Amino acid sequence: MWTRHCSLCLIAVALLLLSLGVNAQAGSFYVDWNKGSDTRGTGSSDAPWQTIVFSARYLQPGDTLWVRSGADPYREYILNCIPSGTDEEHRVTIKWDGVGKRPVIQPAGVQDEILGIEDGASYITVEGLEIDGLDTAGFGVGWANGSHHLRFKDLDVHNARHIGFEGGTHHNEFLNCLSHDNDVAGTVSEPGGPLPHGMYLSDDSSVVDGCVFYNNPGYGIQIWPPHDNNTIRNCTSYRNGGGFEMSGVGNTIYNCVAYDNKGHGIVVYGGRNQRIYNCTVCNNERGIYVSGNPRSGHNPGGEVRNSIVLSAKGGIEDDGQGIPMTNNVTDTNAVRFVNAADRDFHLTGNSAACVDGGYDLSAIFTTDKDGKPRSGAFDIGAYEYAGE
Ligand SMILES: [Ca+2]
Repeated sequence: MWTRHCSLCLIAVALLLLSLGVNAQAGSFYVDWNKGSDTRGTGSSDAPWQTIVFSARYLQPGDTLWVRSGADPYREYILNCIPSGTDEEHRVTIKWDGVGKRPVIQPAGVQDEILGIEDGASYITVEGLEIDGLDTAGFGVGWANGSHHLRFKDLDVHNARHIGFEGGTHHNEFLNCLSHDNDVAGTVSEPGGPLPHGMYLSDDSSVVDGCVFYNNPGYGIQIWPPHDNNTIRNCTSYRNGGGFEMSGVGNTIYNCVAYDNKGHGIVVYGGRNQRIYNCTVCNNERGIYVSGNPRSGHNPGGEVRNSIVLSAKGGIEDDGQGIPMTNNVTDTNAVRFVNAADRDFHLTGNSAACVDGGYDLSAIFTTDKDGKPRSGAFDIGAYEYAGE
């Protein structure tokens, strides 16, 4: 009896130590396509695993998998293999270790998407990776089926055969990402279906911040079908089929720049309470269009304020809905940019109508596209004037 009791104690102590040991090591694992091994590796810094898919199965809430780069890209799809974190403080993170060049995920063959997070997996961060579709994989990054609180940060997604980022859940973040040159072959055409956009967002309550979209046949970002309470801020969209489109209720775009797009710079399609603030919309085929739509609404409660809209055609059109559209500048002579030819749309001091000419939006945001404080009265456009 004594012996058995003692044995149980030892087991308990061993389990406790094991638990402490695991906790002490929790946080850092390593993967290296070029130098790692899924059969001989342990996930330590000295003995990294080789594939992200294999590594992911060992991650616990709070852990980080550090992704190393080398001569060859990661030839794998990362589909529904990343486990959930539990909350903001205990995310599961997969992240470039910051050494050398950005790791490239470049699988061969054809799949729907390269990085996919679905089936409820949540509180996951993926950061610092380049995702190259080689014009064969359908989507670069996808999320669906209830996965939420996903954070995609500093990703460079390109050459998807279809859409760069495509998904529909809620409370996700897209921070400082690039999505460009998708469907470069121009092979995708689905009549009535989504065009190859930089991002096709069917989320609610998500944030797109500091992202850049270019050379996509569709919009830089399209929120469709109508979805609600998303924020697009500090983003740039250029040389796409269109700049930004929002459909739904309570979506807001501010401090964004749209230029050289084939269609409109910004479109609001029906809905309610969709708002455009402090955007710079230049040299698109058309400017800002707030459409009335019998099916989805006429955007009552919407606003267009503090924006610079300089286009060959259109300016600001609102389909006669009469929503507040104030403090916007559509006169080329009223604006002097630092270097419009090189698409630097910062203001110079010779833009009297723009400097301190804005409507007070400090209840919603207080910085400009560069993160600088909006000083004095708001200026018009995405950038606060830098001079004295
Ligand atoms: Ca000001």
